[in-house]
Amino acid sequence: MDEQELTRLTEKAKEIRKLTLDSIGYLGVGHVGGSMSIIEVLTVLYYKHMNVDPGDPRKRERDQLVLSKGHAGPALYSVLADKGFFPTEWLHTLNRGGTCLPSHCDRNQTPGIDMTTGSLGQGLSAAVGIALGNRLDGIDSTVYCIIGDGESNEGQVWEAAMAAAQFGLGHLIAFTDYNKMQIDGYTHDVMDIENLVGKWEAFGWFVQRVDGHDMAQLDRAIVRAKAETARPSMIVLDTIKGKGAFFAEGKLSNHNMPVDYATALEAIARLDQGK
Ligand SMILES: Cc1ncc(C[n+]2csc(CCOP(=O)(O)OP(=O)(O)O)c2C)c(N)n1
Ligand SMILES: [Mg+2]
Repeated sequence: MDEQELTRLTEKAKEIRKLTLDSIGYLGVGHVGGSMSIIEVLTVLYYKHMNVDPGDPRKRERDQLVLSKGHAGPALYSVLADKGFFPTEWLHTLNRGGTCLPSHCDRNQTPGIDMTTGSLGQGLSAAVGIALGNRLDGIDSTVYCIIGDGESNEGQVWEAAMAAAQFGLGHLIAFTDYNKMQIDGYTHDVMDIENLVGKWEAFGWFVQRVDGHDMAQLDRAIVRAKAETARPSMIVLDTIKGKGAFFAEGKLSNHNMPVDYATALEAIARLDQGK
Protein backbone atom coordinates (compact mmCIF):
# COMPACT_ATOMS: atom_id res chain seq x y z
CA MET A 1 0.00 0.00 0.00
CA ASP A 2 1.32 3.46 -0.82
CA GLU A 3 1.83 6.32 1.63
CA GLN A 4 -1.37 8.05 0.57
CA GLU A 5 -3.47 4.99 1.24
CA LEU A 6 -1.74 4.36 4.55
CA THR A 7 -2.54 7.92 5.61
CA ARG A 8 -6.15 7.52 4.50
CA LEU A 9 -6.61 4.28 6.44
CA THR A 10 -4.80 5.61 9.51
CA GLU A 11 -7.12 8.61 9.62
CA LYS A 12 -10.11 6.34 9.10
CA ALA A 13 -9.07 4.06 11.98
CA LYS A 14 -8.84 7.10 14.22
CA GLU A 15 -12.36 8.17 13.22
CA ILE A 16 -13.71 4.67 13.91
CA ARG A 17 -11.95 4.55 17.28
CA LYS A 18 -13.48 7.94 18.18
CA LEU A 19 -16.99 6.90 17.11
CA THR A 20 -16.70 3.72 19.17
CA LEU A 21 -15.50 5.54 22.28
CA ASP A 22 -18.28 8.06 21.81
CA SER A 23 -21.02 5.43 21.54
CA ILE A 24 -19.81 3.40 24.53
CA GLY A 25 -19.22 6.55 26.58
CA TYR A 26 -22.66 7.92 25.73
CA LEU A 27 -24.18 4.68 27.04
CA GLY A 28 -21.84 4.65 30.04
CA VAL A 29 -20.64 1.06 29.89
CA GLY A 30 -19.26 -1.37 27.35
CA HIS A 31 -16.62 -3.67 25.95
CA VAL A 32 -13.94 -1.06 25.43
CA GLY A 33 -10.97 -3.43 25.47
CA GLY A 34 -12.01 -5.91 22.82
CA SER A 35 -13.52 -3.20 20.63
CA MET A 36 -10.36 -1.08 20.56
CA SER A 37 -8.11 -4.02 19.69
CA ILE A 38 -9.87 -4.76 16.38
CA ILE A 39 -10.23 -1.22 14.99
CA GLU A 40 -7.32 -1.55 12.55
CA VAL A 41 -8.30 -4.92 11.14
CA LEU A 42 -11.89 -3.75 10.64
CA THR A 43 -10.62 -0.61 8.92
CA VAL A 44 -8.36 -2.45 6.48
CA LEU A 45 -11.12 -4.96 5.73
CA TYR A 46 -14.02 -2.54 5.21
CA TYR A 47 -12.15 0.34 3.59
CA LYS A 48 -9.76 -1.67 1.41
CA HIS A 49 -10.64 -5.30 0.90
CA MET A 50 -14.29 -6.15 1.41
CA ASN A 51 -16.83 -6.04 -1.36
CA VAL A 52 -19.95 -4.80 0.44
CA ASP A 53 -22.78 -2.48 -0.57
CA PRO A 54 -24.36 -0.26 2.13
CA GLY A 55 -27.37 0.21 -0.16
CA ASP A 56 -27.90 -3.54 -0.45
CA PRO A 57 -26.56 -5.16 2.74
CA ARG A 58 -27.79 -8.65 1.87
CA LYS A 59 -26.50 -8.67 -1.71
CA ARG A 60 -25.75 -12.31 -2.48
CA GLU A 61 -22.46 -11.55 -4.22
CA ARG A 62 -20.73 -9.91 -1.28
CA ASP A 63 -17.91 -10.59 1.11
CA GLN A 64 -19.05 -11.35 4.63
CA LEU A 65 -17.64 -10.90 8.12
CA VAL A 66 -18.52 -13.01 11.11
CA LEU A 67 -17.46 -11.08 14.18
CA SER A 68 -17.34 -14.16 16.35
CA LYS A 69 -16.25 -12.14 19.38
CA GLY A 70 -19.64 -10.47 19.15
CA HIS A 71 -19.14 -8.38 22.28
CA ALA A 72 -16.94 -6.09 20.13
CA GLY A 73 -20.06 -5.12 18.16
CA PRO A 74 -19.65 -1.39 18.95
CA ALA A 75 -16.45 -1.26 16.86
CA LEU A 76 -18.19 -2.85 13.88
CA TYR A 77 -21.25 -0.62 14.30
CA SER A 78 -19.01 2.43 13.98
CA VAL A 79 -17.65 1.11 10.69
CA LEU A 80 -21.09 0.25 9.34
CA ALA A 81 -22.50 3.66 10.33
CA ASP A 82 -19.54 5.46 8.78
CA LYS A 83 -19.96 3.48 5.56
CA GLY A 84 -23.65 4.40 5.38
CA PHE A 85 -25.37 1.13 6.27
CA PHE A 86 -27.46 3.14 8.75
CA PRO A 87 -27.50 6.70 10.18
CA THR A 88 -24.60 7.62 12.46
CA GLU A 89 -27.18 8.89 15.00
CA TRP A 90 -28.05 5.26 15.73
CA LEU A 91 -24.72 4.94 17.54
CA HIS A 92 -26.20 6.88 20.46
CA THR A 93 -28.90 4.22 20.85
CA LEU A 94 -26.30 1.50 21.54
CA ASN A 95 -27.71 -1.26 23.77
CA ARG A 96 -30.79 0.73 24.83
CA GLY A 97 -34.39 -0.43 24.68
CA GLY A 98 -35.71 -0.60 21.11
CA THR A 99 -32.27 -0.13 19.54
CA CYS A 100 -31.08 -1.75 16.32
CA LEU A 101 -27.59 -1.89 17.85
CA PRO A 102 -27.57 -4.46 20.65
CA SER A 103 -24.38 -4.91 22.67
CA HIS A 104 -23.62 -8.13 20.74
CA CYS A 105 -24.07 -8.54 16.98
CA ASP A 106 -27.48 -9.60 15.68
CA ARG A 107 -27.99 -10.10 11.95
CA ASN A 108 -31.75 -9.62 12.33
CA GLN A 109 -31.37 -6.21 13.98
CA THR A 110 -28.60 -4.37 12.19
CA PRO A 111 -28.06 -3.69 8.49
CA GLY A 112 -24.59 -4.95 7.51
CA ILE A 113 -24.23 -7.51 10.30
CA ASP A 114 -23.74 -10.86 8.58
CA MET A 115 -24.03 -13.22 11.54
CA THR A 116 -25.52 -13.18 15.02
CA THR A 117 -22.77 -13.77 17.57
CA GLY A 118 -21.96 -13.39 21.23
CA SER A 119 -22.04 -16.96 22.39
CA LEU A 120 -18.30 -17.46 22.05
CA GLY A 121 -16.90 -20.36 20.07
CA GLN A 122 -19.62 -20.55 17.44
CA GLY A 123 -18.72 -17.91 14.87
CA LEU A 124 -16.01 -19.82 13.06
CA SER A 125 -18.43 -22.71 12.51
CA ALA A 126 -20.92 -20.25 11.04
CA ALA A 127 -18.22 -18.81 8.80
CA VAL A 128 -17.33 -22.31 7.59
CA GLY A 129 -20.99 -22.87 6.75
CA ILE A 130 -21.27 -19.58 4.87
CA ALA A 131 -18.10 -20.32 2.92
CA LEU A 132 -19.36 -23.79 1.99
CA GLY A 133 -22.74 -22.37 0.97
CA ASN A 134 -21.09 -19.76 -1.23
CA ARG A 135 -19.06 -22.44 -2.92
CA LEU A 136 -22.16 -24.54 -3.57
CA ASP A 137 -23.94 -21.50 -5.01
CA GLY A 138 -20.96 -20.59 -7.20
CA ILE A 139 -20.50 -17.26 -5.40
CA ASP A 140 -16.98 -15.89 -5.77
CA SER A 141 -16.45 -14.08 -2.48
CA THR A 142 -14.39 -14.15 0.69
CA VAL A 143 -15.71 -14.92 4.16
CA TYR A 144 -13.85 -13.27 7.03
CA CYS A 145 -14.08 -14.18 10.69
CA ILE A 146 -12.60 -12.60 13.82
CA ILE A 147 -12.23 -14.70 16.95
CA GLY A 148 -10.79 -13.83 20.35
CA ASP A 149 -7.81 -15.40 22.05
CA GLY A 150 -9.92 -16.23 25.10
CA GLU A 151 -12.60 -17.46 22.76
CA SER A 152 -10.04 -19.91 21.41
CA ASN A 153 -10.44 -21.84 24.68
CA GLU A 154 -13.74 -23.09 23.23
CA GLY A 155 -13.48 -26.59 21.73
CA GLN A 156 -15.90 -25.76 18.93
CA VAL A 157 -13.30 -23.42 17.43
CA TRP A 158 -11.06 -26.41 16.78
CA GLU A 159 -13.86 -28.51 15.30
CA ALA A 160 -14.48 -25.68 12.85
CA ALA A 161 -10.75 -25.46 12.18
CA MET A 162 -10.65 -29.13 11.21
CA ALA A 163 -13.74 -28.83 9.02
CA ALA A 164 -12.43 -25.77 7.16
CA ALA A 165 -9.19 -27.56 6.31
CA GLN A 166 -11.04 -30.73 5.35
CA PHE A 167 -13.21 -28.76 2.90
CA GLY A 168 -10.23 -26.77 1.57
CA LEU A 169 -11.91 -23.42 2.22
CA GLY A 170 -9.35 -21.16 0.58
CA HIS A 171 -11.91 -18.34 0.54
CA LEU A 172 -12.15 -18.32 4.35
CA ILE A 173 -9.82 -15.89 6.12
CA ALA A 174 -9.92 -15.81 9.91
CA PHE A 175 -8.14 -13.61 12.43
CA THR A 176 -7.32 -14.23 16.07
CA ASP A 177 -7.35 -11.01 18.06
CA TYR A 178 -4.41 -12.02 20.22
CA ASN A 179 -4.68 -9.25 22.82
CA LYS A 180 -3.39 -11.64 25.52
CA MET A 181 -6.35 -10.91 27.82
CA GLN A 182 -9.81 -12.30 28.38
CA ILE A 183 -12.61 -11.65 30.84
CA ASP A 184 -10.96 -13.29 33.86
CA GLY A 185 -7.34 -12.34 33.36
CA TYR A 186 -4.35 -12.92 31.13
CA THR A 187 -4.90 -15.61 28.51
CA HIS A 188 -1.70 -17.41 29.50
CA ASP A 189 -2.98 -17.68 33.10
CA VAL A 190 -6.56 -18.73 32.32
CA MET A 191 -5.89 -21.22 29.49
CA ASP A 192 -2.67 -20.74 27.57
CA ILE A 193 -3.17 -21.05 23.81
CA GLU A 194 0.49 -21.18 22.78
CA ASN A 195 1.86 -22.36 20.40
CA LEU A 196 -0.95 -20.60 18.51
CA VAL A 197 0.71 -20.41 15.09
CA GLY A 198 1.85 -24.03 15.36
CA LYS A 199 -1.64 -25.14 16.39
CA TRP A 200 -3.34 -23.60 13.36
CA GLU A 201 -0.63 -24.94 11.07
CA ALA A 202 -1.15 -28.39 12.54
CA PHE A 203 -4.85 -28.07 11.74
CA GLY A 204 -3.96 -27.52 8.07
CA TRP A 205 -4.32 -23.75 7.80
CA PHE A 206 -2.11 -21.17 6.07
CA VAL A 207 -0.96 -19.09 9.05
CA GLN A 208 0.58 -15.64 9.34
CA ARG A 209 1.28 -13.50 12.39
CA VAL A 210 1.36 -9.70 12.24
CA ASP A 211 1.12 -6.58 14.37
CA GLY A 212 -2.65 -6.12 14.47
CA HIS A 213 -2.35 -2.34 14.75
CA ASP A 214 -0.05 -2.00 11.71
CA MET A 215 -2.21 -1.33 8.69
CA ALA A 216 0.49 -2.08 6.11
CA GLN A 217 1.26 -5.46 7.72
CA LEU A 218 -2.44 -6.27 7.91
CA ASP A 219 -2.93 -5.38 4.27
CA ARG A 220 0.00 -7.52 3.09
CA ALA A 221 -1.21 -10.49 5.14
CA ILE A 222 -4.72 -10.25 3.70
CA VAL A 223 -3.34 -10.05 0.16
CA ARG A 224 -1.26 -13.18 0.79
CA ALA A 225 -4.20 -14.97 2.38
CA LYS A 226 -6.40 -14.19 -0.61
CA ALA A 227 -3.73 -15.63 -2.90
CA GLU A 228 -3.82 -18.92 -0.98
CA THR A 229 -6.79 -20.65 -2.58
CA ALA A 230 -6.35 -24.25 -1.40
CA ARG A 231 -6.30 -23.76 2.37
CA PRO A 232 -8.16 -21.57 4.87
CA SER A 233 -6.10 -18.75 6.35
CA MET A 234 -5.49 -17.74 9.93
CA ILE A 235 -3.90 -14.36 10.58
CA VAL A 236 -2.82 -14.06 14.20
CA LEU A 237 -2.97 -10.42 15.27
CA ASP A 238 -0.70 -9.24 18.04
CA THR A 239 -2.84 -6.54 19.58
CA ILE A 240 -3.23 -4.47 22.73
CA LYS A 241 -6.53 -4.70 24.52
CA GLY A 242 -8.01 -1.22 24.88
CA LYS A 243 -5.57 0.24 22.31
CA GLY A 244 -5.87 4.01 21.99
CA ALA A 245 -8.18 4.58 24.99
CA PHE A 246 -5.94 6.10 27.67
CA PHE A 247 -8.21 4.98 30.52
CA ALA A 248 -8.34 1.37 29.34
CA GLU A 249 -5.29 0.44 27.29
CA GLY A 250 -3.55 -2.67 28.59
CA LYS A 251 -5.63 -2.81 31.80
CA LEU A 252 -7.22 -6.09 32.86
CA SER A 253 -10.27 -4.12 34.01
CA ASN A 254 -11.05 -3.01 30.44
CA HIS A 255 -13.14 -5.98 29.35
CA ASN A 256 -16.64 -4.61 30.03
CA MET A 257 -16.19 -1.42 31.99
CA PRO A 258 -18.10 1.63 33.12
CA VAL A 259 -17.08 4.70 31.12
CA ASP A 260 -18.42 8.13 31.95
CA TYR A 261 -19.05 10.32 28.95
CA ALA A 262 -16.56 13.01 30.04
CA THR A 263 -13.79 10.39 30.14
CA ALA A 264 -14.74 9.12 26.68
CA LEU A 265 -14.68 12.68 25.34
CA GLU A 266 -11.26 13.21 26.90
CA ALA A 267 -10.01 10.04 25.21
CA ILE A 268 -11.35 11.33 21.90
CA ALA A 269 -9.64 14.69 22.42
CA ARG A 270 -6.36 12.95 23.19
CA LEU A 271 -6.62 10.95 19.96
CA ASP A 272 -7.14 14.23 18.10
CA GLN A 273 -4.03 15.64 19.74
CA GLY A 274 -2.09 12.51 18.78
CA LYS A 275 -1.43 11.58 22.43
C1 LIG B 1 -19.98 -19.29 25.38
C2 LIG B 1 -19.66 -18.05 26.13
N1 LIG B 1 -19.10 -18.12 27.34
C3 LIG B 1 -18.82 -16.99 28.03
C4 LIG B 1 -19.13 -15.76 27.51
C5 LIG B 1 -18.84 -14.49 28.30
N2 LIG B 1 -17.73 -13.75 27.75
C6 LIG B 1 -17.91 -12.68 26.97
S1 LIG B 1 -16.47 -12.01 26.42
C7 LIG B 1 -15.56 -13.17 27.25
C8 LIG B 1 -14.05 -13.17 27.17
C9 LIG B 1 -13.57 -13.39 25.81
O1 LIG B 1 -12.18 -13.19 25.74
P1 LIG B 1 -11.52 -12.91 24.36
O2 LIG B 1 -12.01 -13.89 23.36
O3 LIG B 1 -10.06 -12.86 24.57
O4 LIG B 1 -12.14 -11.50 23.98
P2 LIG B 1 -11.45 -10.05 23.92
O5 LIG B 1 -10.20 -10.07 24.74
O6 LIG B 1 -11.15 -9.81 22.50
O7 LIG B 1 -12.47 -9.09 24.44
C10 LIG B 1 -16.38 -14.06 27.92
C11 LIG B 1 -15.91 -15.19 28.73
C12 LIG B 1 -19.71 -15.72 26.22
N3 LIG B 1 -20.02 -14.56 25.62
N4 LIG B 1 -19.96 -16.87 25.55
MG1 LIG C 1 -8.66 -11.44 24.35
